[in-house]
Amino acid sequence: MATKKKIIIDTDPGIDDAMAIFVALRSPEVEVIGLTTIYGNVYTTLATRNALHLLEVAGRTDIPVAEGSHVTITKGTKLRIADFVHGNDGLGNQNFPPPKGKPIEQSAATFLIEQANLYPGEVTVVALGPLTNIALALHQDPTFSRKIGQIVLLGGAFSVNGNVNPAAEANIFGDPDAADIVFTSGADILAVGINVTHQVVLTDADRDKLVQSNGRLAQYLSRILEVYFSYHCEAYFTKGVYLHDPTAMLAAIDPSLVTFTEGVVRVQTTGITRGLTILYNRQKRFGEHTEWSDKPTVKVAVTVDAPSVVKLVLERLMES
Ligand SMILES: [Ca+2]
Repeated sequence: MATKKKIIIDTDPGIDDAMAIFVALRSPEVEVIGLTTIYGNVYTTLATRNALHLLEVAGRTDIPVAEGSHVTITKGTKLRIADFVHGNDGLGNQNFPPPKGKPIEQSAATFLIEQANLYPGEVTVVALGPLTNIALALHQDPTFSRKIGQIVLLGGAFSVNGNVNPAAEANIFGDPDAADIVFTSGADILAVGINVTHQVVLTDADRDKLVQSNGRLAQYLSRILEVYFSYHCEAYFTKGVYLHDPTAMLAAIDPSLVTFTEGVVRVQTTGITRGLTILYNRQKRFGEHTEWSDKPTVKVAVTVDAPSVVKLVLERLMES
């Protein structure tokens, strides 16, 4: 058998983060070698606590957790926290006991650099929150963009409305400056935006399958999903939830589940469209120099095999 793909999950758990982490832990194709934490759905301190808690739930306390940045790349402390989507605790308001484990001493950025150096070209970062830690790693070590294998990120709204406001998707909006650094870094990047993840819906009927499953992780998720379903019902008038983070995770695990285009992506960092992601699709050769000229390209997902993603998520979560 081919060697397993090594992945580090950069995460702000988060209900769909919890699903994505569990899917990864149940995927024989990959080996999760660490979790790094970031603000987004909750503040970073709570993200770390939740990451440790989720590993305890899954019985995988052997996996290290490195705490990430508490502020944006420009040291901004006014953060956008989406606790109204995931509950005050980020995990469906279940008042879980505090985890027994502790994060490692290293910061998320230092851990990312260390692992990229240990296994050059072999580590995939699956980034499920704002991109501050990745941008910090790129700042700390300019060779990180070459040493990291791939960065698969959940972020952006390519040619569709955002989910924070009509312009911006939440993870990019969380730290647009960091996102622009990452997109133009030259690393091998696959961006999975909400133009793709909005096609991947876990329905009420799918949730019933989780509820009825004897799987330990399925049972756990059945408890925390209620808050996420209520939010979607209110915000999108749907009886289902978008599988943002699990879709990005599965795109990293099995790239054949998505198709992508390639081009330069820049991120708007100011004004009313702060967080907007603009892909230059190369259908025109511009006469003038633009902010997209001479920048490295990235891959941007355009289609997804949604039924297969939902099926894989359910199968892997329902294993006992
Ligand atoms: Ca997330």
